[in-house]
Amino acid sequence: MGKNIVIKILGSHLVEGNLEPGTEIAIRIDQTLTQDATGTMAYLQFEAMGVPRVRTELSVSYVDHNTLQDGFENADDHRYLQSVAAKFGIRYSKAGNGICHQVHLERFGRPGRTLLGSDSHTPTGGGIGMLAIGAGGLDVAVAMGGGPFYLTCPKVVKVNLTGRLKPWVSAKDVILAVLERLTTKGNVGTMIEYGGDGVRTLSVPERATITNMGAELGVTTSVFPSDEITRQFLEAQKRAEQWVELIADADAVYDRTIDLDLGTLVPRMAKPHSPDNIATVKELAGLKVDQVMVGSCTNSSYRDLMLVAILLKGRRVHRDVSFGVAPGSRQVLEMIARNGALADIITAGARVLESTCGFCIGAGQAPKTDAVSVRTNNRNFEGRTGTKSAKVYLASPESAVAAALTGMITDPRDLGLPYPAIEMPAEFWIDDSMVLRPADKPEQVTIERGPNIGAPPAAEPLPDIIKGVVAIKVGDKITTDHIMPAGSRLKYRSNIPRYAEFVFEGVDPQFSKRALENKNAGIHNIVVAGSSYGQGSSREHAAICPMYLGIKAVIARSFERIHAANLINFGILPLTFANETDGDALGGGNEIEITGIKAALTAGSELSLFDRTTKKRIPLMYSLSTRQRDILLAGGMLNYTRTRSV
Ligand code: MIC
Ligand code: SF4
Repeated sequence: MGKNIVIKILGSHLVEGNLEPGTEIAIRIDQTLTQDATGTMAYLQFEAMGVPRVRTELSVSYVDHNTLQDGFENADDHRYLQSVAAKFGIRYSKAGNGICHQVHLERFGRPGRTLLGSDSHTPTGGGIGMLAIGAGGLDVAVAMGGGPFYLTCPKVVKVNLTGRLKPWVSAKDVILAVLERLTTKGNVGTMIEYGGDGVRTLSVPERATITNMGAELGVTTSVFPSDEITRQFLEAQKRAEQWVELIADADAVYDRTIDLDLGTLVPRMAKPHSPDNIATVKELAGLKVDQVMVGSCTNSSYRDLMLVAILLKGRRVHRDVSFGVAPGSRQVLEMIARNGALADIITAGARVLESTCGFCIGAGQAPKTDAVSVRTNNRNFEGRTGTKSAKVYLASPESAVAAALTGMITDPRDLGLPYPAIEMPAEFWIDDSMVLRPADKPEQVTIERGPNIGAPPAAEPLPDIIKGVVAIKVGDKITTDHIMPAGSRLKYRSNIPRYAEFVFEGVDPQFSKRALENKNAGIHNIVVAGSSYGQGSSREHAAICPMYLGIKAVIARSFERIHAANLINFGILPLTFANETDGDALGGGNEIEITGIKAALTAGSELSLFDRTTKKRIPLMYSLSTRQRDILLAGGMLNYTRTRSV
């Protein structure tokens, strides 16, 4: 039986288990990446493991999420990360060098390798043929220490691309079309493999736009073949020797195949407030736009920025539009600066922003009240921009420029302009001087801990009886942005007690105070939720801070993969209702009791909850491997790894 690409890479990295979908496997990790917002915790945890030097082939620490430095906190974090990298053998990409996923694709990603990153958009690396997976910082810390990464052996869905994109339709429209079909729900435990003749019509950065937003589907990762296009990209990055061919066998089997004819696609946008709320741009045309932002790890490559520059050349941004452009990396910025395209962007009236995540994570550029903001990034969750009433439409660079020029949503095909053909450069501008190499004499490096750097909080042992209250009840599709807001709160990422004050801030501002009061009174807190709980980011703070507030269990209809793993790592029980409707009567404030937890987890047997308020017993389920149950019983991952050698 022929092998697909996913199975080939998993097979060559398998260290535990069998490649049977649905079962737990462990794979060896070749490369890791972290970013500043998740990195400080990841490295504090790495330090706590006592491993003297990373054991991966390559580990890179990026500073890209929060570079606003409004106060000492950010700068403290950056300096801590720099000194840790120097000491433990990690490369350090300084603030200004670019967004982790874009830079990693350009300078480090290798076909056939595995990459684990403490950021949910790590699958961007799938564009270059690597198996790139997002995880919580603690899982990445373990991988840096040489430990394997555990995951559910996936089902593999093939997206069979045929034909060629028409002018004004681009990679973003491809992934929006996939999101329209597969939605953000129900794809946990799946990987997507792109194949078919259409693949060779897409450049590596275009492929990366598509794999990047696989995160929004909730799949574990997405991967493209490594072919001649990949080789040319690597050659242009002066890394030709790192190319290997990676294609599926002719008779490879898949759990499901979806056909997508690129030639039939039209420009699309994701409407507020979910990336799978898709409409064609034509349907939305005419809506007045207040802000347009181009950038983020989804659409900020040389190709994207050149397209923007050519369309803007000799034209002016609409007077009522605030238009921002953030190139994805210093390489992109430097290339458009040297070839004059940047000047065209500036002359047109754009605000040129640093090569960072910035606006995408709500670190700056919050739009005005009730604004319509058209953005090229990947998430449009309510409030993520920093303005709760803003409405974000996710779009391709083509559709974004059309909105910036006309002041309203406009199908770019109606601009009446010639479509710019962007050639991939034969050689990219290469200067890695902002990626610092680790110290030759690590023993001489002192780790710099400013006052913003706290100790990672230890998980408390799992109680045998959870006795307390439903501290909050929430609905479906609760994202990690709801649980643990980023934006202006990002600077508290290294200070758990302070950051915990903002848990569920946008949902119930009193939550944190109430939960802490319960905890201090010895009352356990639980969260009751709907389906797809924990969608979105990999931020483990959405588990650490609730842990700090005394949350012992989350009972939901279903969980997203990374968040469920983070809950387990921090000793919070992820439970589901045996009967879908059982959660309905379990209201906020109800008093509950779950008993016999340790014995049940040890035996893998059933648990139930007694609702003392309604006097009803509710059967509960969990989908946990033996290893995960052991982690919970040990009181979280750090306690668990301490009892074993990594
Ligand atoms: C995001 O896009 O939400 C982030 C910010 O990149 C997160 C990581 C974080 O919260 O630090 C992610 O996607 O994992
Ligand atoms: Fe950064 Fe946005 Fe990409 Fe997250 S999604 S890594 S915040 S650019």
